[in-house]
Amino acid sequence: MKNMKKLFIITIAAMTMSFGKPPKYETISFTVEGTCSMCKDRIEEALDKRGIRKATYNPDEKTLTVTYNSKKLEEIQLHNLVAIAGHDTELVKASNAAYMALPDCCHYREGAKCDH
Ligand SMILES: [Cu+2]
Repeated sequence: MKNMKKLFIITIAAMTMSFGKPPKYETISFTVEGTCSMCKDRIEEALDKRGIRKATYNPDEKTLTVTYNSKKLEEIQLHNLVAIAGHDTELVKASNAAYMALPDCCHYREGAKCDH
């Protein structure tokens, strides 16, 4: 009977520990303005940060897919990182200064299209 109790406690303890351990990765997609593969590199590089496992931008669909640790980062922080790099997201608009720092061919607000 005593052993049963011990086993029970150990089981509960093991379960509790495993809950706290693995980082909780979540994958989300949202709209980001951009035009080309240069934009893709820039956006993905902006998200090359701790707590972000993977970031993939699709310039044709204007969709960014991010896998991140939702315990460490808030969704809005992902938008901010992209906006700081000069790209508007569906929640955060890039500052004019950040936008103007982009190469001319990447000026998506003017409908720029480039081939690279
Ligand atoms: Cu571009």
